[in-house]
Amino acid sequence: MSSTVGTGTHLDPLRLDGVVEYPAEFAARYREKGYWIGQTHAALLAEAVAAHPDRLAVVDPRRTVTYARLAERVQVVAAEFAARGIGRGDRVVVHLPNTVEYVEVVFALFEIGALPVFALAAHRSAEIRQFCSAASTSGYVTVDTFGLTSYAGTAAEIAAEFPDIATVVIPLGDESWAGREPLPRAERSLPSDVAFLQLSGGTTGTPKLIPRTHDDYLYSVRESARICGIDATSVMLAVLPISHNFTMSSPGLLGMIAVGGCVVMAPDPSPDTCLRLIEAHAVTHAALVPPVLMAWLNSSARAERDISSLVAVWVGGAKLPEEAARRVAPELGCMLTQVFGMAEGLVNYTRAGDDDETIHTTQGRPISPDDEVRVVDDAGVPVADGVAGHLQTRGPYTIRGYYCAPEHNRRSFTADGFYATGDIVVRDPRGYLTVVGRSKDQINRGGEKIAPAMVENHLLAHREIHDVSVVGVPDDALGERICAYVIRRDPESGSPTASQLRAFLRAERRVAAYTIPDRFEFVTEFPTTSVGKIDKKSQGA
Ligand code: AMP
Ligand code: DBH
Repeated sequence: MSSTVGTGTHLDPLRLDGVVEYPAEFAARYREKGYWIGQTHAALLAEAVAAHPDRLAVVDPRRTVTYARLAERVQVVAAEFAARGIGRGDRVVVHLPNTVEYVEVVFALFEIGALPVFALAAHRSAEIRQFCSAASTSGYVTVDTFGLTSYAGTAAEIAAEFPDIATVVIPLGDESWAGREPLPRAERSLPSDVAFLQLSGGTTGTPKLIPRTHDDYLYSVRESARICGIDATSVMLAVLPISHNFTMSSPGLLGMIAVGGCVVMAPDPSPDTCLRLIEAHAVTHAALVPPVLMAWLNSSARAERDISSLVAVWVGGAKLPEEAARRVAPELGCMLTQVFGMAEGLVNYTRAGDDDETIHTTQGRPISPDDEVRVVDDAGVPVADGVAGHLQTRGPYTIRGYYCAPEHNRRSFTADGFYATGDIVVRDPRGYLTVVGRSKDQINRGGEKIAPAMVENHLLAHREIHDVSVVGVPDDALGERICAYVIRRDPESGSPTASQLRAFLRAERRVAAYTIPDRFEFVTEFPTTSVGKIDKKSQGA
């Protein structure tokens, strides 16, 4: 852990082992073209505070802060973290629900030059433990309880297992550490530094962390804000988990801060909660995954609420069926923007001026003229427009490698630095992409990404399981659900049962609920391909 918080006068670039940097000639080009403007996240907030001190910044059911108040609170929380020994370059797992506190904590970490590691509120000790190890963290921040969910058990487990990390449990509702002397504002990061570690949905048994620099990320944020047409009068409802890359940056919380807009935190994504909040706060924008959009479209609460303030919904994270896309304008009375993005970088949007066909059937085109998109066949040879192939991409806000994962990087990145996304897409001659499939071993459960290997590892820890194969199966509501094919050690025994396995994963393995299989199938052997590998495609069919 760093012992001091720097003053910002003489900062050397942050040296973080395990980060693959942009090659110098690319970095120079991205600066020259004005994409990387030399802004940090702390500076982004400071600029918003200077321009819009009295505008509302963040609202949740307990607290409301203006930009000026948010900035004051950030310095208090930053002082608290500094007092706990956290400083520049330290990694801190942020495990918070959609609250004002989340914004205070994240910007406090930016203020001291520490790196948030963005866990999802749904994660439990199984995932948190992995992030703490993978990022060699110095701190872990969570809340005591939120709604019906207690985080205290997870905090206790993490504190016991990692005695050297600072575990900070925030009681929600009051302003924490109100008596503390605020840390004086200063720049404690460089724009070229890694700002945080974001999570990838992953395809392996260990989590992949995504190092994003201030410069690259904020370029994507500012352009997202411009493309989506938000300004200081915009009000975004944060429906999905706030730490998800989509809610954070496309254009998300950070985009709203970039323009001086307001973010209203939804405590849950249900239509009852969200439609009420839209009416109450005259919400103009919301980022949604397809199943949440469907729930809103099909909700009877719509008739009881005035949602005429809505200007647009941004929908992404999973493929939006065309029939649902067509319902947005007539039924919600607002525009649809499709968003196809990834925490690794590349984000595509449909544009406000696009024709209906484009908005309903494509996932948009890239943010930047310097987003290089390559669509290739299985042998890596580029295919013609209109032909499905593997999407590879390189550009001014796409990483060159995962954090501390050299071996995995050799598979996920090409020799010339393109990220192999694992998505199968069709590109049209204008550069619009349509997602038609996936080649990576990942389940997309309504926008929540699950690595089958992770679930398989947890199930294999059960004494009565001989072998297991986890696959995605098609589902009308969620796109896919999780199915586990289980070979029992004793096929005659009838044990373990599906409900025993669910309890095992939840109570003993302590995994996030969204990773628990929706369905268990007990089999005596797996379907295999001709080469003897488990045939995940035929299982999922
Ligand atoms: P991650 O890498 O974990 O951030 O997840 C990003 C992945 O989510 C992409 O590579 C796609 O597989 C999927 N995804 C995101 N947005 C869309 C979308 N609009 N349509 C289809 N798939 C999407
Ligand atoms: O699914 C995603 O990861 C995603 C979707 C839309 C994303 O990271 C984004 C926009 O930035």
